[in-house]
Amino acid sequence: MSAVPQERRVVTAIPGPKSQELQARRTATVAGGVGSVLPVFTARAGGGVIEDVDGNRLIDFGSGIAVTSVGASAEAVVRRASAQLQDFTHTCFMVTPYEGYVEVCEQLAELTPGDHAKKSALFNSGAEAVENAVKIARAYTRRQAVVVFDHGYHGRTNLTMALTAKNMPYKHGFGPFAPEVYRVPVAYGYRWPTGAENAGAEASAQAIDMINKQVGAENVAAIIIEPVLGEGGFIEPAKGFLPAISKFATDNGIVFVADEIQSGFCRTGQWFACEDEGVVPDLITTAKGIAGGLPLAAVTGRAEIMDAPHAGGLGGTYGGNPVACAGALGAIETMKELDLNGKAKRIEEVMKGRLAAMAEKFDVIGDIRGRGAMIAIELVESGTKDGAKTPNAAAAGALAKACHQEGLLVLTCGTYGNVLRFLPPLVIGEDLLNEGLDILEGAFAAI
Ligand code: PLZ
Repeated sequence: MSAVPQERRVVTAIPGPKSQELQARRTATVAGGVGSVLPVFTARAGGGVIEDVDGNRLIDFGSGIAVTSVGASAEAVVRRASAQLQDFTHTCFMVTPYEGYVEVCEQLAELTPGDHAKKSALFNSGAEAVENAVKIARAYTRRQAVVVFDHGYHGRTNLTMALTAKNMPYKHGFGPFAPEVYRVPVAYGYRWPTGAENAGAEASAQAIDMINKQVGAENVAAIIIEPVLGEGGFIEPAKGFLPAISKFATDNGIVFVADEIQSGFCRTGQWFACEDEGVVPDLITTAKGIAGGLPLAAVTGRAEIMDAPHAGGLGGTYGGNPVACAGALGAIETMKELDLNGKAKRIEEVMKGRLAAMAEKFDVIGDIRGRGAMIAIELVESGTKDGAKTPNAAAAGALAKACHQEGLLVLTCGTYGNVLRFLPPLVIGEDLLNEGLDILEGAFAAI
């Protein structure tokens, strides 16, 4: 566990003077297109705390966007990655292989849903994993079309920009995008016109009808969905939706891909979010939480699908880097040892209880949703709880800013920019969790 004291401490303005100095240097040399949620420069981080260069300690409700589930300096991650650094940093798995890569693939076969034979390939980023899932599905099916969903997010590379729903900031001005990508509705319960209780059945019927009519099921290589949609607003597809889409894929020889890059590895209180409705994907993409902060991503799935591309057809210089693999083995060990699925469930219980009480008082909270330590509130114009549900992005921004000033790091998301999301490290102490929620409650009162 990290040496960073697990206590919030605000000793300067946020950002403080040293951060502001670094920010000026950054502005001079770092490309303007690369943003930061909160320009406090990090000195060290671990557990549930980020310490900045001015000595402030922030409570972390972001985990570097759902990455540091085991903390940003987990003992097993640091120990194993450090040992690997001493031995060798790189050989390239495509040149001379090493055991760590194989061990990570063994763990993925064990932990992902389904008891069929599984294989994996390792990459560097989530987007790269999604791109490779498409390559593999196309090679296996010899079809081209890819179906994705409203509010979906899959990355910023050219193909994954095409798969991602939202224009600003991800796609604007960056086209043309890859062809043969088709978008269909998702069961967004809170905003489904005939009500959440109908969303699962109606949205799946509409999606399937669109695929049949506009694409032709026999042309579809892959259907890709996040079992809990992340950047799009922490949308849990209404019950029945995922099983219906998964069954449609199976019935039509389409590769069903669960993008668990944000929702996977204990984040929702299960190893993978698709387990919640017993869905067994053909392929599953993982990244973020898998390696405790080191860059690693994977595609895992049915052996016969994974083996479809020709030898040498998959790869990349750094994919499955040995230090990242060592980090992943440390992170997975930590998840098992500390029962981080149990911890995530406890975080949900605490958060949802507190958020429900806040919703009684502050009617800008239109919806509370998510699972485990992937929880969000959707903000709407005051007084529209049962009415217009007009998205209130200004409230999300103002709340985030107020929290940051008090030393609580929170992130926003959502197609309409009106969702405040909470992604604490799963190892966060319950005192810090509650203190973070106190700050949030204070922020509501303040705005
Ligand atoms: N699939 C489901 O959540 C990354 C994006 C942050 P990379 N989400 C955070 C940003 O603004 O760039 C993500 C995801 C899902 C794919 C990705 C892409 O993963 O590792 O960022 O490429």
